[in-house]
Amino acid sequence: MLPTPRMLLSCNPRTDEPVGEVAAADSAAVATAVRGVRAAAPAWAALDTAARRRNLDRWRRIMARRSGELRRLLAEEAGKAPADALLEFDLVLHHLQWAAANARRVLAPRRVGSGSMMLGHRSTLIRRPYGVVGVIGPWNYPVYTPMGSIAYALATGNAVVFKPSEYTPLTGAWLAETFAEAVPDHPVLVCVHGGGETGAALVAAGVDKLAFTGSAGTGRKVMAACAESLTPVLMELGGKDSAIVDADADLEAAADAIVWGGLMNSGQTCAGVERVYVVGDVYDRMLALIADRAEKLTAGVEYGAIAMPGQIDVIARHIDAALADGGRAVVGGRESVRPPFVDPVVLADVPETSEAVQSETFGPVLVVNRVTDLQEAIDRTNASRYALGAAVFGKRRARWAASRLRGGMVAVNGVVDFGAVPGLPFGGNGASGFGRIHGIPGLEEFTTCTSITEKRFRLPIRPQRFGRNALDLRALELLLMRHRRGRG
Ligand code: TXE
Repeated sequence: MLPTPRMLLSCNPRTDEPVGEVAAADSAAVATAVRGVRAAAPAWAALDTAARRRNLDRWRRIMARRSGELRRLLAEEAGKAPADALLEFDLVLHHLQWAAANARRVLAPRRVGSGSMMLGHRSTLIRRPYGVVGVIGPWNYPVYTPMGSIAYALATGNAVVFKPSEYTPLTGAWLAETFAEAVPDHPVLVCVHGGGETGAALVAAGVDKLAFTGSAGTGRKVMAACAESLTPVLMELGGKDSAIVDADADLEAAADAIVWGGLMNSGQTCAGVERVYVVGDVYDRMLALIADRAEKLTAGVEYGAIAMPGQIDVIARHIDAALADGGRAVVGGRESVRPPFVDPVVLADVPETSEAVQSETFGPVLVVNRVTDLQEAIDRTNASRYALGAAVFGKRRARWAASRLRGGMVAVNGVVDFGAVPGLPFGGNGASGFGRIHGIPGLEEFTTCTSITEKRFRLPIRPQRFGRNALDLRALELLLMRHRRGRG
């Protein structure tokens, strides 16, 4: 008799009511899943990009047709407001379409100039899928974030084993189920469920690449485990993104964008706004505009619940720290924390050393601080160990400021807009991780490259051989002289 699988219960964070359950995967089940997709991977990789695109387009159509199910799951399992669920799903389909349509640009062999030393050779770069990609996902955007890896990995011909967050397993299962419906001949996307131990089992199961989204702490553990087998990793970690407001910004528009950027999805957005730096002259007016907009919003109405119960303690701790360190609450405060909801909180004049400024809060909390000029805003933004995204509001110098920021993405006169442009890579630097999802770099991320040189004709000069003659050495001397003169 087969042992009864351990079940993983998914609960609604708003009500704590069960939404459903899935079988949890132990390390044997994870290994079986990896073996299964590995067996199916070659046939998927052997399809040309047009055929893979047709399959992925069919998946997209089926997902769009069954969208009501996913939106309900996002609301029930991740506690999302309906509008946030709809936005997330639209973004996912947008990225899937782009990845499927553009994979051929990355996979097509690329001719490279051979250079003066290798005249007579044809040089070509070819890219191939890794094979099996493990994707470990978070709960805050349980479809959008992992699909940044899943869609791009599948489009480039990989098979994928996906471990969704233990808080959003049904959403992950839905993705695998709709894929199986759309692409029954190629079982190259499967889901394994469970918590950290299942994620660790996936890392150890011999995948060819691992894409991780989550906290920096867990990212470190995943990377250490991957080091054992030299498995390449992609790390999408947290952020402490700032919005910078220059004196010539359209303040009303900036306030609208910042409040949305900080509070949407209950502030549980890796590239959401957590810090705001406003240039002195317009600080008071900007703070008033932000406060005015934030205090009109209510958790549970315009945005949803905090999906992970433990996060509520982090949010409360950061509010306490900001106030204890000398900051002031302009909207809300500790009383805004009413689990599973957190109403908007706007804090002002919080010292930069405070935990509320240094660490990722991941809640609907904005810290609004005054700076003397744009340079100080840039310096403070860049002083964070995180460097994911940022926003700059202004006219004359906004683009200049954007180019001085250390993060991987900047929105000028908007927030998180880069995440909706499939052609732009998404990812961070420093403690926010490395590697990129989305865009051409996001497709390349799931391929490995091989460089090929092919001799087309034999030159009289052949310095790469034993028994070189005077002519060969003369040719090398001439090349050296060209470098002395600064030529190539
Ligand atoms: O993330 P974890 P959590 C940040 C945010 C949040 C914090 C904690 O600050 O407060 O992370 O969230 C799996 N080997 N972000 O607890 O623990 C785990 O099961 C392999 C930012 O959800 O990092 C889940 O599937 N896998 C981020 C995934 O890792 C392991 C989004 C993430 O879990 C594992 C989410 C292990 N040893 C949280 N341990 C963003 N960039 O958006 C856990 N996991």
